Order: sequence, then C-alpha cells, then structure tokens
Amino acid sequence: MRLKVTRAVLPPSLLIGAIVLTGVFASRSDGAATFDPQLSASVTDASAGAASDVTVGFDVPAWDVNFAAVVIYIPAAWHVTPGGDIPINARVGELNAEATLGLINGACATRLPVEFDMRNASIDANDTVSFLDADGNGTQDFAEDGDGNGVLDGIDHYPDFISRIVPGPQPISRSAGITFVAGIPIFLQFLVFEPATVIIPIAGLTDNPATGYPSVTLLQNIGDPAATPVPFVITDFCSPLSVVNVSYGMTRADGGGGSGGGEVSLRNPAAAGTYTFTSVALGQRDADLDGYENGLDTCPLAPNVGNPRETGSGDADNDGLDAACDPNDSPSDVVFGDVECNGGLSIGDAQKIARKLISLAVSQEPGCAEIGSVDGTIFGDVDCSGSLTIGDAQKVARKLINLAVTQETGCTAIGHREAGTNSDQDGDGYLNRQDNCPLVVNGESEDNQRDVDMDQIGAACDPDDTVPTGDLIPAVKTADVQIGGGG
Ligand SMILES: [Ca+2]
Ligand SMILES: [Ca+2]
Ligand SMILES: [Ca+2]
Ligand SMILES: [Ca+2]
Repeated sequence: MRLKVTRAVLPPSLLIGAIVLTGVFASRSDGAATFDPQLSASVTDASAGAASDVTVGFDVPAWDVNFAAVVIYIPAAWHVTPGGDIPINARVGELNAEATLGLINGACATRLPVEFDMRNASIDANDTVSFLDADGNGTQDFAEDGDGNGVLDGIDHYPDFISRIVPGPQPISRSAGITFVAGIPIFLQFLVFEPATVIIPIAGLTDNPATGYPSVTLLQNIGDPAATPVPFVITDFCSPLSVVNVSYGMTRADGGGGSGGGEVSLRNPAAAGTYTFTSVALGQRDADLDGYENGLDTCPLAPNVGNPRETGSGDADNDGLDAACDPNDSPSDVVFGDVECNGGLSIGDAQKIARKLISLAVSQEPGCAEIGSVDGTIFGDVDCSGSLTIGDAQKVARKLINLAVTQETGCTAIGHREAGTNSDQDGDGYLNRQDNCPLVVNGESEDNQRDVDMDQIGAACDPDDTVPTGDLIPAVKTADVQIGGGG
C-alpha cells in the first residue's frame, strides 16, 4: 500500500478550482495545537492468502494542525510485489482525498475533492525526470510524454527530487498518479520501502521489521529543499483533510477497457490472525503555542487574537494578518475624503485619494515630510528614513490606493498594481497568508522565502533560522485487520 504522505509542507503549490463552502466549521475555543489524525484499514477479501484490495483511510480532523509528514506501515506478513515485477503503468490503486484550502489570502473555507488513478511506476534511479519544465516546452516534464510511448514521464521515469526528499534508501515499489486540476498537473506518489527502513525515527517502532513496510506519500515536490517558491493562488493548506486510498490486490485493466491487469500486487498474510497497520505522523510546528501551525499563522511568534481558519476572526481589515501583529488592523485608520467610488475609480479620483492618504501617511511616519503633487504611478517599497521624496510618496500612494479600493464597495483598482495591496502588507509579491514573513520584504527579488530550518518562518524574520521554532507533534496510530481462515 502506499499511503500517505508528505514530508515537510506547505503551502503546497497545487490545486485550483474548488468548491467554496461556508459555515463548515463549528466554533472552538483557542488553545494549544492538537494533532490527532485517525487511521483506518480494511480488506475487501479477508481470506488468508487472497490477493485482496486494501483500503487505508487517514484523516486530520478540523482544528488540528496539518501534517508535516506521514508514513503508513503495511504489516510485514503481507506480500508486497516489488514494482519491477509488475508492468510499468499497470493500474495498482486509486486515491480519493478532500483537502481544505485557503485561496488568494482567504481563510480555510474551500474544500477541494481530488482523485488519482495510481499506476505502477519506475524505480530506476538512473533514468530520471524533473518536476520542473526543464525542456522549456511549457509543460512540467513529469506531466508530459516526452518519449512518445503513451506513458506520462513521471510514471516511466524516476523523479529526481525523490532522492532529495527521502535521501538514502531506494523504494521497492513506487506508484504514481497525475491528475489535472484547472489545467495544473498534480503529482502524487507512494513509495514503499523494505521493513525497518527508517523514514521518521522512533526507536523500537520504525526500525523494527515487525512494524512492516513503510509507505511514504509525496505530493508534488513538497519537501524538496531545492524547490523554488512562487506566489500562488493557494495560500494555505488546512485541516480537515480526508484521504481514502485503495491499493488493488490485482492490477486492473485501463478504464477504457483495454488489455492488461491481473498481476498480483498485494496478497493477504498466509495465516489467519489479527494484523496491525500503523501510521507514524508528525504535526506541524506551532512556535507561539496558540494552536495554529506556523505555516497557517501569519503571526507565528505572537499568540493570535482570532482564529486564522475563520474569515475575519481577529482580523478587522480582513487582510489575513491577525491583530496580534498587524500594524494597521483597523480599516477606519484610512481616510477616503470626498472621492466617489460608486461605478469605478478614475485616475483623478485616485490622485485625490493619494494626496489625502499621503498626508495621513507622512503624519504617521517618523522621518517623513509632507510632499507636493502625486501622479499616481509606480510604487514599491518605501523608505521613510530621512525625508520623503516624491518617488517615495508615489510608492506610498500606490500602496494606500490599493488598500482603499479593496475596502470601498464599488471601487476598482486603478492603473496597474505591481504589488502592495494590504493583502500583501510588505509588498513583496507574496500575499500575507502565503508569505513566511508577511511583514518583512522577502520576495522573489530578495531571498524568495528562504527558510533554512524549514519551520515555515522565513529566514528574514526567524529569530534563529538554524533551529526550527516550535515542536513537531508526533502521533502514532494503529488499525487492526482480521484475516480469516481461508476462502
Ligand atoms: Ca500566532
Ligand atoms: Ca488584519
Ligand atoms: Ca514577506
Ligand atoms: Ca525558519
């Protein structure tokens, strides 16, 4: 089997195109972070020695922190056919998941169901394929069929990033599914290793052959230390998460009714008895112990006033920054003056707003002086130390105009906005909820979200970026399966 999960973490660059639900969650009081995933396991044919399908469920409840890593162990008494003994691209399973996402700086309000058709995939580490579009033809290499044999390259070639995420041991089998969501290829892989291969070290458990075959899931290239972040529409990956994975006992023919199928992929234990599946998982770090993982918490070093999973909670201006660290959480701080915003905002209107807002800004910024006229173009990062230049004022104006239009019904953004709405407080191109330093400029022009200790707090704002802040939360779960006496 082949279940579950990713090392390291978010925000995953995946999925778009979702169904927005509202009122999904009941309220809960705040408190320390919890991570209590649920594991289930079952077989469709419980006969001893049967080539039965195995279904494993893994769920992260609402309000828990999301996982940083999960390994599922298949009991050692199962027969797991090595990947090399099954044809490449044979259908070996299917996975259905429902993820909870925050989109475009919103709270955790979007549920996205996804399905994967899993194929037996190459484990030849000498024949690799990139997650990137290395050949520059507009499609990521894993999701194209470069050699024209009818099999996507992420299936019949070994992804080069696996060795960076799970260095060392080679899997005995790999299955892979590639599904397209809103035109974006999503890559899911299960790697099964020999028993006692240590992925998440827990002495006496994960180094014990009796615990079984560790199965690691990789989603996209999450966890690849060489991956390059990009600003993305998915700004949070939240709980709840629900995953149901079916690993076929016998491979199946293609959905189109083509040939193939019928090879044994999994076989139940030969002896009747009770067998235990195990999951070893790590919940994400919560540095300030306010119950919200660093990757979700836009104030990771200050206990939140509200709940970042809920729209507007503790966030009066709805910019994704909790009042605990938002330097301007009150929308009433902004003066709009006599501008008419119904039916659209003209450049002239914007200039009026700009003048008023610049005056407001300079009165609030030590070291800034009043400036003259503003033409309303171009902005970026403002340095108000010393005096405020016309150029600086233009930058301020742009930031504030964009803030204004996001708050006034009927107003639309004017001109081009290259950055700097209040949803991107520091104007570095990463929306607050994706930005691992939402108050410090660390965009693609700077260190691009660099995070050496991978604690989801960027180097630009991490008090010590060599030691992860907050603890991973371990959780070990088991699920028993009864195997009967023949059939
Ligand atoms: Ca916090
Ligand atoms: Ca706010
Ligand atoms: Ca930033
Ligand atoms: Ca860090």
